[in-house]
Amino acid sequence: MTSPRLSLSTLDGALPRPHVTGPAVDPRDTTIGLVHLGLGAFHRAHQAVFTEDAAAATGETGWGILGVTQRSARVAGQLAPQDCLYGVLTQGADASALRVVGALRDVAFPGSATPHVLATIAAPTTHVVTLTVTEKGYRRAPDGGPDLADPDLAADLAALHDERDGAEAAAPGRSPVGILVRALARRRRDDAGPLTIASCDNLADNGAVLRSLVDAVLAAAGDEALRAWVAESVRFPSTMVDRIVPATTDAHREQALAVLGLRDEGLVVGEPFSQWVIEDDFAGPRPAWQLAGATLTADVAPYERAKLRVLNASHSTLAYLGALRGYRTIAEAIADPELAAVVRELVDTDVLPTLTPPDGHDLGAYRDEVLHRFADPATGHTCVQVAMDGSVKLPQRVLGTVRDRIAAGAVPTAAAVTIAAWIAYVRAASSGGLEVAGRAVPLDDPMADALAHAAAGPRAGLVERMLAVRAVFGADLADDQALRRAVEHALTQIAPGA
Ligand code: CS2
Repeated sequence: MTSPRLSLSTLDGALPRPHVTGPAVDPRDTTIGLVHLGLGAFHRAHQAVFTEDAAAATGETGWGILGVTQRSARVAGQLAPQDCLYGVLTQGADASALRVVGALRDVAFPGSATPHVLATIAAPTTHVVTLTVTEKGYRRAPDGGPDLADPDLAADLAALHDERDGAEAAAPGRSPVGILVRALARRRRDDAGPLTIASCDNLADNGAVLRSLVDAVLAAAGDEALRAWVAESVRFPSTMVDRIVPATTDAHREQALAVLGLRDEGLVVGEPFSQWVIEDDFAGPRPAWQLAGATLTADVAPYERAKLRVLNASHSTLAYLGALRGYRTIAEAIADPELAAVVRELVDTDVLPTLTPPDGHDLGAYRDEVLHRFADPATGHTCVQVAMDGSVKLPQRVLGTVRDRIAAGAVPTAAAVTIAAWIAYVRAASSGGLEVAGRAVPLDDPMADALAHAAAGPRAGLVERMLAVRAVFGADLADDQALRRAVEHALTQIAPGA
């Protein structure tokens, strides 16, 4: 007999149960006040939990979330039959527990529900939009501005034009920034008041980046009135988010079923650690996230930089080197003493000298804590998951460090190892020569074709061809001879025969 599925009606009968908590708010009494773009596992395990805890702490009922998926309707299809309820399975060496979250109150797939998404962002009861759309979701051109040649962004700009006199949205929203500008146009027309839009992606200065993308898109659209309204009425705080959220597996779903007694197709998994640092710059009301453990601060930059350069850079380094050695998970990779030494060297030699500790923080302790988190085998985060999208991750995680070290007169030999590891990974994956746990690993990257082209061919000149990919390295790094030599040297060590 198959077990009943999680929903409002089945949950009442299933609780209480040992090791299960939540929902911390009553989903039936919760109305939408926040829209989230990018309803992946990360949002469900992170901001949605903070938002629910904040609402529980104040008793406010207006902070339910409309979650908007990106390219597919899959997640909406998993959650809608469950009244948007889902569990977060916390997995750690010292803890395993299931929490049912009720803050998500609605889900939408833009392919079929764009009018609903735009209307909800434009509603006067909506005060905050958050985003986790991944690095590539921002559709940036190599110069950092919007890629106006991107067909999805272009389609949204055409729709913005068609909707300018208040015509109902007909074309499906196709890009996060495109959906935002269309919704902002409607919000202004409806005089629904100011709005805060908070990027929660792993991008340096994510708030400022998003603000300038929206501004540049509106300039390109020639909509000066909307541009002026956005400058006046919309805030784009930067945030730093941190929680390791591996992909959910069937084994996790079985485990959750045993704990909850209900099937949960929307289950997500997270490590015990969770952190959110938010720039305190809001246009209107916001959930009391500080009561849920988030840090509200005037300046997120030192946190963001430390997290990207220590955690994410180490993560990527372990992912590339680990996959090349056939390790399945990050925990297996860091258990290899040689790889552990490589990431320590990266952080100590090249990263820490570029950082200013956030107030009261010890960056050495931070490094140790991060590496300890990676080592937890219960997390089960795979190398291949972290390794994807290197062309858009590397610039955020490693190349800032590289540039700062070069500016300080140093040759970033340790950071060069990360670049070399990525090159070796790209070459192996794009040629069909990479196998992890008995399976061939293809190259999963928005620039896969261009990278495969640069990585193919003779070993001589490989580094030069890869560093010449301007969208990743810019002109400055492509032409840096000392960096090229350091990457060449590292690559020879990593993949002597490649
Ligand atoms: C990881 C991140 O997949 C990746 O690239 O480095 O998702 C990482 O797990 C999170 O940033 C941790 O907060």
